Amino acid sequence: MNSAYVFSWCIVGLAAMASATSEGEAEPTCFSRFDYDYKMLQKLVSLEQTIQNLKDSLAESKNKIEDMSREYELTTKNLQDLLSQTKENIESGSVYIRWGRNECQDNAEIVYKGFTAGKKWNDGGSGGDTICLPEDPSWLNYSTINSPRGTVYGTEINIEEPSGVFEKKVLDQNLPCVACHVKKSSVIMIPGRGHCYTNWNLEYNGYLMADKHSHPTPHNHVCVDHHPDFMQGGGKNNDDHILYLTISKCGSLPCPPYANDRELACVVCSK
Ligand SMILES: [Ca+2]
Ligand SMILES: [Ca+2]
Repeated sequence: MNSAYVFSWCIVGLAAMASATSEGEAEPTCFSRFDYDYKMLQKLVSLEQTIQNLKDSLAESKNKIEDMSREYELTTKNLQDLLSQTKENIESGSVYIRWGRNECQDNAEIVYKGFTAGKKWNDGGSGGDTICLPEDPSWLNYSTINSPRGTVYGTEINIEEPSGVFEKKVLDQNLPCVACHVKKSSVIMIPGRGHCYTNWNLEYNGYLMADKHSHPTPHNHVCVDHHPDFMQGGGKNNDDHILYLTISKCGSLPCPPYANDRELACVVCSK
């Protein structure tokens, strides 16, 4: 092989790799075909290593981007949860009376515990509603002057036993009550259902109760918990403010879906 041939190989080969040579790097010098092959091989190995380094760097960058993406998604979700919770705490909240119980559910805060009370069953006047009087009353002015007043009595249940409705004897038992605060914007008591509708949360359920139909003056309906607590020592028959189960009557009320003489359920739901 003459020297002119080798030189031409060096010119052609090294010119092809010129673009892969970094600025300032010394150009290779060829002295033989072997020398040329050797330098080409070195260059290829160097290029292969460079490519591998680029691949490794790319893979590392990809992993970092994926980690950052996951971290961003997690941070975004945490912020959204915090915002939602803060909004819920600030903007929403409802209070309801849980009749017949002295504890709220876990999701609700006790505002106060009390005694269920109302007018005497045969009084023509006084308030017609059922109220939850706190266990710890506080007073403003009061007097002993004899002037006309309304009256309020404690409440007991009158149901012949066995009731076939409550799971324990309830006759003549005095009923507690509790005011519950729940972090929901809406609360509804639904008469005639023992279960909430879709997307509503159950607060409690029970039975719709009011005064006896033949009593001279009425009071309002309340939803008494299906598993009531009783006030200590309240089993005596006082017959003051009295709650009775209510039953549906067919006629103007369509049956079905209602049924004649069936005790109505009730439920308190929140959303
Ligand atoms: Ca009683
Ligand atoms: Ca009684």
